[in-house]
Amino acid sequence: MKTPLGIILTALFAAAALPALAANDKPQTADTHNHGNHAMAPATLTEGLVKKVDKAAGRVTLSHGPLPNGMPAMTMMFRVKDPAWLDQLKAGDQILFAADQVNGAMTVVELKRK
Ligand SMILES: [Cu+2]
Repeated sequence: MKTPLGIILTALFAAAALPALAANDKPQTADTHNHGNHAMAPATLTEGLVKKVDKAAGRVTLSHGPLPNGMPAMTMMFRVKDPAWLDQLKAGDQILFAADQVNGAMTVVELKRK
C-alpha cells in the first residue's frame, strides 16, 4: 500500500503546485507590492523609525538610514504621498520606505511596516 499512496500524494502535491507557479509567472512591475517573496527584496527601501506623526501638517518625522540619493542617516521630517498613511503610523513604528523629491520636499512615496 505504501507505493500507491506515495504516488497519489505526489500527484496531489504536483497538482497543488501548478496554480502557485502560474501565479508567479505574472509580470511584476515596480509598483507590484511584494507579499513575502524574498527574491524581490526591497533593495531601494530604507529603514526608518517613526519619531513623530503630525497629521495636521501631513508630515512624519523619521530617523532614517542612508538613502539611495546619498543622504546620510539622520532624523528629519518627510511629507507623505498618501496622507492616509499617517493614520496607520505612530511613534516607535519601524518601517521600510522610499523617499523622493516631490514639489521640492522630501516625500515618502512608498511605505511598508516592518
Ligand atoms: Cu534625511
